Amino acid sequence: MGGSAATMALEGPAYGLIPEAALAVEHGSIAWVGPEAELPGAFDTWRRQDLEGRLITPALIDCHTHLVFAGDRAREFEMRLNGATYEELARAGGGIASTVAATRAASEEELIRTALPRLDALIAEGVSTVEVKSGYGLDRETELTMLRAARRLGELRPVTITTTFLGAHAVPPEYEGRAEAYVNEVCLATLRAAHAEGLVDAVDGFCETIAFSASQIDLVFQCASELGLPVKLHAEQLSHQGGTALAARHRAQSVDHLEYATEADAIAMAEAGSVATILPGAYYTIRETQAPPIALFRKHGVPMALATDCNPGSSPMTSLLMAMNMGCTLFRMTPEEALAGVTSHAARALGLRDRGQIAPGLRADLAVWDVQHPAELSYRIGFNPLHMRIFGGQPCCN
Ligand code: DI6
Ligand code: FE
Repeated sequence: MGGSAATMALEGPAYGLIPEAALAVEHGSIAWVGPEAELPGAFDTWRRQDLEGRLITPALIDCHTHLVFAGDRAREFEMRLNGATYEELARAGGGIASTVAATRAASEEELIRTALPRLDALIAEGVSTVEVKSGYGLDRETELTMLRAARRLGELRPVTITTTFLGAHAVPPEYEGRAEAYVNEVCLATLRAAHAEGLVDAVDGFCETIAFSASQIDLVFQCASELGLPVKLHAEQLSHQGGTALAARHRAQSVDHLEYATEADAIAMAEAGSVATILPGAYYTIRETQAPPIALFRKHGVPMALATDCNPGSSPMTSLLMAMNMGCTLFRMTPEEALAGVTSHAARALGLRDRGQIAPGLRADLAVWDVQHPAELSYRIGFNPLHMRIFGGQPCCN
């Protein structure tokens, strides 16, 4: 193959790196990977492609996005620069509520049309799996429309889209001050309807003073459990509300943000097998100063994923390479942790066992980079060294 492979295998050298690697792909899956010198003779007659010294990695996975929404919040960005805080903007009816109004007014086609450029930006950086959340509808019809739009994105582009129901993202204006009534009267019924239509791969919520309490999220998680759906949670982003402990009790796939998480939270996550999804784009955008407790996650063996959290308010970011750089520079993650965070650990955060590493039997979702060493992917700022992306064994151009 004439290049090196960062397989992200858990055991062995850093990055699971194989310096002079060969890789065999058949029927969309990886058939063999190892040192080129050990390539079995059976592959001698196979069509070959020389990577000319490049690096091959698993294709990247963005495991936390709000990619589907209408409008933008550039004006809010400007207000924040004039001194308003994120919480003040949310309380003043800006924030999530303004995106909800724009999203309710948009058609499914419009949501797809505006999401595609964001998806294309991710794809251009070697991303082949993207999680997309609802949560800007907050009524039955719009939540379903958002999830249908998300599913359609996966038909329009060569990527896997996983959908997450985030009905408990914010309290809509018509339920102001009545969060629990919103959960009971709208959110749970919408979740059941979305699930009946096959639109839900996982269930999420936002546990925060400006959103839902842990006991309100518990109602949503109980419904998810009845339906047999996995859960994840936005927790301890702006303050400590106990969402992580709740999510761990429900064996969450992931707990996300976590700036205010404690050591007890890290231990609970380790015991539950939950991934910590680190979202430096939101930390950076809202100018948070408390960093998530990376050292505690490391100490207790909590796997860390990294994602863009692409959303119009707190993280208008469509670069997973930038998220890797921020994870390293802002949070002192290592470049190896950053790459695992957008490959193997991101797959785990989505409950996907068929991708995220280069190993026999896994999907041949791969990225080929014009770099010598995997640390370069985290090191450079605003530079995209992608040479080629491969989705299910097929080289893709966009
Ligand atoms: N936490 C966030 O950072 C985003 N959602 C959430 O639960 C913010 C979404 C927005 O401001 O539109
Ligand atoms: Fe988010």
